[in-house]
Amino acid sequence: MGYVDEVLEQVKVKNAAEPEFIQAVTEVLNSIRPVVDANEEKYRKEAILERIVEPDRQIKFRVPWVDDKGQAHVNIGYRVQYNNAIGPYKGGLRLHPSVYLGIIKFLGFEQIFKNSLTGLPIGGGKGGSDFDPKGKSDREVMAFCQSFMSELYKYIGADEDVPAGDIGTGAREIGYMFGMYKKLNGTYEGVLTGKGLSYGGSLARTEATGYGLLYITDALLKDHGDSLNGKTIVVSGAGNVAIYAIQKAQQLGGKVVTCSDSTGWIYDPEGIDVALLKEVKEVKRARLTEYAAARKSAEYHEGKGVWTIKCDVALPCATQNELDIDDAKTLVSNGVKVVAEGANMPTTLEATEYLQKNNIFFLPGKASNAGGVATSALEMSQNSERLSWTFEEVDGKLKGIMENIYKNISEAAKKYGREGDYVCGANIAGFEKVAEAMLAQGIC
Ligand code: NDP
Ligand code: 2IT
Repeated sequence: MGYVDEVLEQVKVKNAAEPEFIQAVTEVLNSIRPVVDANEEKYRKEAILERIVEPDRQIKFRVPWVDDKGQAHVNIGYRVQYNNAIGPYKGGLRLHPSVYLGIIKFLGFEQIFKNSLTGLPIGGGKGGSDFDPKGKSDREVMAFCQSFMSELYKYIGADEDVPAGDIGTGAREIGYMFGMYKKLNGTYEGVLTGKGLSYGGSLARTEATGYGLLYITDALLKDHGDSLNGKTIVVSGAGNVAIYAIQKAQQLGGKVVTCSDSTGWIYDPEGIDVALLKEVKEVKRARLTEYAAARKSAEYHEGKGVWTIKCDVALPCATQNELDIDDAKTLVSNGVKVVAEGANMPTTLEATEYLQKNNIFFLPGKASNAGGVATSALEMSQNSERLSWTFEEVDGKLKGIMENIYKNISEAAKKYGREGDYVCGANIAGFEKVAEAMLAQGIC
């Protein structure tokens, strides 16, 4: 058995109850085979693959908090510090009832390669909790965040591990967590990113993941003699990534006709009204039914359905495995040209393979959603030099980083005879830098 297959087999046996983690490792290891085959002896001797699939450490803790009626609750908190070969651990905190160790491990593992692709000095990590912020008052969210940080603060720091937002964690939650860290640790440091602008946040971080997704999609289309202008685009999700993806897609001349949340989806043939969507989701924290109620051209449908709408470009921006093989078949038969992932691992392995076999341009999340964490790293730079850059400066750097990622993943795929396979290109380009740093630093 080859080295990749041996390690994959061990991962499957050791983590049998964590399907999302196995899925992420399977995708990465299968696609880096050309590099591993070319370096097999060296990598085997140094156990590079065994070391990269095993987190440096996994922290799991109890998070007790009290609701507005005086009732105590207990949630589970996690931080997985995966790999710090190229920089301090960096990655978001997910607050969602579906969170368990396997979700945090898959996200942390992906983050290693994503962060490497940004070209910035950040290692991979992820955390979160099974706490559900939906329907909670601000006070209840604060109580949870303070309790969460009263344990997490022991393990993080500006040069050690720098968490940020993810599903369910936005500016409000980061603010409560930052306040508690500062109080407990007694330092004012860039320990979290995605902070408010009045206390060390970076301009353009809020927009960065969605904007970055469109910058790289635009770079891909331009490389193939096309552009976003006049394209019909379907987006899933209605959160941070989706909202700013829709906004930038419209600025670049595309027409976005859908969005969704966990209960239903909107079809708006006249194009999504971003100002209204922001009001419903960011201000009122309401359901998409309120969007439909306020807009004549919009239809609301219960359940899942955005992939049934005919489009040129599909941007999954909600959650893992939201685009399956049946969705991929529908998209292909409707003439889709590009699928670019805004979420982490939104496309199943089977669906990815089907899209690639049908010559659809497919950009994997670790490349196409890297703009968020890249801008977090720019926030860290600004915090270190105690300065803040203008929106144009940060946005310009973000665009340059996304164009560079596109170039690097294209070239890596070509170098190993897999031209146009951006999954392969992203995993190889991300892996090579981390492996080189691990080899240089010895077995530790
Ligand atoms: P938000 O919490 O802001 O929004 C998430 C959106 O996805 C909401 O519309 C939510 O609906 C929907 N959603 C979440 N879970 C499910 C589910 N199980 N089924 C259906 N819909 C669901 O999160 P973000 O926009 O920040 O994150 C979206 C994705 O992008 C995630 O995969 C995240 O890991 C990834 N990502 C985020 C980055 C960031 O900077 N924020 C950076 C890179 C990747 P509802 O409101 O009903 O729950
Ligand atoms: O998945 C991701 O890259 C994020 N949630 C953002 C992480 C970060 O540190 O900004």
